[in-house]
Amino acid sequence: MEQDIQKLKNWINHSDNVVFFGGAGVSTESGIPDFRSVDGLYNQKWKYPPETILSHSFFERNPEEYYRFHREKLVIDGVRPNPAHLRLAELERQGKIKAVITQNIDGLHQRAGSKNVLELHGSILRAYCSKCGKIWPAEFMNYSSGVPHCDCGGVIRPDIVLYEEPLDNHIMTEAIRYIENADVLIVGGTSLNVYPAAGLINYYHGNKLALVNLSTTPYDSFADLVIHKKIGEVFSQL
Ligand code: CNA
Repeated sequence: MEQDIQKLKNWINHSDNVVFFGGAGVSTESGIPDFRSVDGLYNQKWKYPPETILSHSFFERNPEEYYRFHREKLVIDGVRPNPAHLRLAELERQGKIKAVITQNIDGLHQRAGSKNVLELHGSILRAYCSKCGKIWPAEFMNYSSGVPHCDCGGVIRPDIVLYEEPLDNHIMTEAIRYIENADVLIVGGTSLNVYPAAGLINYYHGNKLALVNLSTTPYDSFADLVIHKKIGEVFSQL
């Protein structure tokens, strides 16, 4: 085993207070494209940039186009947790991982068996009416055609945080608490470009910060260990 992975393994072996903070790169090995890699959604041709389509004002103005993108790019059939999701769940069962904090909206950590998952940006596996708040099955939203409507006439929307919308205060506070108290913080599969989520890393005060990401991030020089490899491959060795 390579030295850097061995080092991370030792940190985990000697700790029962590991926190994981991840992003879209955790799910690329499951077949879900991220935003900023070369084959990510930002480099595919759409009439509007994904950041625009995934914004609150665009959703209000143009829900048809939003749902076309949502069903074509966010809802991907047949995806399954990969070794990174599975190993994280196992480490939680072993009492090592205290929380998985994720920017992902795909629900794969829970499907892998993780229990304490803080979804900073919500989940496309939940839906509710933007007018009356009634909860709807996500399948109805994800697999119907056109704009899904509630009995009250309101537009049904995914329970995700769109650009221009604030993050859930309670989830953010919990995430900060876990990170502040963590012994080991593993940050993986995130470009650390999307705020305020990326700023969470600043709450860590320990000396075992590991970054596992294919490309470099603005935080590489702050980390105690940087591994530029595929996260699924790294976690299958931990
Ligand atoms: P991002 O900005 O697209 O960055 C992803 C990072 O992951 C990049 O730096 C890649 O180099 C890296 N990466 C890609 N594949 C791997 C891999 N196999 N192993 C290690 N690193 C890898 O995504 P962020 O999460 O940083 O940005 C936050 C956005 C993306 C959030 O709002 C998410 O909701 C959103 N998003 C989520 C999903 C999902 O739920 N699966 C998919 C696409 C985008």
